[in-house]
Amino acid sequence: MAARLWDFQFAIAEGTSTHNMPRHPRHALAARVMSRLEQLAAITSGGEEISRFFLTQEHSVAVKLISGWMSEAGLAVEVDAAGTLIGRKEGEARAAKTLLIGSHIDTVRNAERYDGCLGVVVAIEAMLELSRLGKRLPYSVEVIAFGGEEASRFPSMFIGSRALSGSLPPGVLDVTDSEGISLRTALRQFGCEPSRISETARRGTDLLGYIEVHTEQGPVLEGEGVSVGVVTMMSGVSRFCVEVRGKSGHAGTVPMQMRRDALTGAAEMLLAIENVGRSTAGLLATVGTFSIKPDSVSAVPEQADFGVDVRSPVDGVRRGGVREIDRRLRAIARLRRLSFKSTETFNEKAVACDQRLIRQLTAAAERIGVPCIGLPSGAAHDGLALSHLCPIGMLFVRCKSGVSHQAEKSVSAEDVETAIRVLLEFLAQFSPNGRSLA
Ligand code: HGY
Ligand code: MN
Ligand code: MN
Repeated sequence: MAARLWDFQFAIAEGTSTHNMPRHPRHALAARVMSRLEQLAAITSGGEEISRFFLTQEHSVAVKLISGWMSEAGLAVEVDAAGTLIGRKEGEARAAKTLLIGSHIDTVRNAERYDGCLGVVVAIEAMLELSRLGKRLPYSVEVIAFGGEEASRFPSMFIGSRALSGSLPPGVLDVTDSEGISLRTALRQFGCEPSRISETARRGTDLLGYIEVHTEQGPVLEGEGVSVGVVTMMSGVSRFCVEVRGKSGHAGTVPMQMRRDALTGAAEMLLAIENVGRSTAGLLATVGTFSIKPDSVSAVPEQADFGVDVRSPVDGVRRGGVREIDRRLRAIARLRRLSFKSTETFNEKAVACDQRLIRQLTAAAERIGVPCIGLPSGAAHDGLALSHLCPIGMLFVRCKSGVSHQAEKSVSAEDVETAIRVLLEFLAQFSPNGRSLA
């Protein structure tokens, strides 16, 4: 067996390791992670609920809090021009390349505390533990807290990670939030210089890969009775905003036959989208946002806007689904004499996780006696954007009942402890070429 970077092996849960190791108090590392997740959950614009959107006051407060934790873990902290918080630890070797470990710290509306933040806080905990043990890795590490992963403020997602990977589309700085504030203005208000956003792009040749720990957001690990899983691939995603326009009028005066009601037209469109999703194997089609104008009970609606999300593990299925949805929506608009505009806001292909990272994450779990399975991700993660830059790998952590993007989601301290220890073991043995560094 390869020599370890340190003669220390992790005692998980009840202490299943077999080597000469100090025993850890149960969930010692997870206890701090859980408490930090609670502190982050309190940073919200939504009262009891967690709503922490990109480039807001709440995002700024979270960045400050996490910066302190990064510094305590021995990381040199900076915020890049896309509002991404980065904590760097230099490697022992000269001109060492860098492994990125991260996730996001913005949330959907009324979110749960684990989505994104778990991966950031777990990565900091692993770096803190290495520092506590006085262990220096031969390669450099950057712990990354992305913003703008969710499309909850701007109709565009993965803003921080696409900036880092150099794959932000032209014109993205002009997208606006619901109050008409552009991404350019919001970046400035946050203290970032938008004209420098392209400078945040990294060179793949400097990087060893990107690792993310994230809750599964689905029921598979729970069903299999395992704490963690290694992600094999991520589904591709297309998103677009639809604007349907008709003519408003008084609910009591405009005869039914003369109406051009944007809402009833949009309602028919929503059912068509669901129908395409239902009738196509491997396709998921969802409308998750919807608004109307003038939004008055006594007015025929003039305008309906909604956001469509189409996913599949197979790119051809997703593209075909998007084409079919577009065809059906235009036909409905024509029949109802409505104007129709569709704007693409996101389009990423499905990606496979890197085989070497999959093998090494799985081997790390095996070495410390943690049962672990491989599974695909139907949800999208920053790794999708980072895959343009470097090899990506992900570790999923079990959650209760597969609930996600809702406040009742829960992840146990036991599983979090397991994830931290798998990450530590992975870092200790990580070899970019698939062989042991030690
Ligand atoms: O939409 C997603 O899959 C992720 O939660 N941002
Ligand atoms: Mn999410
Ligand atoms: Mn997430």
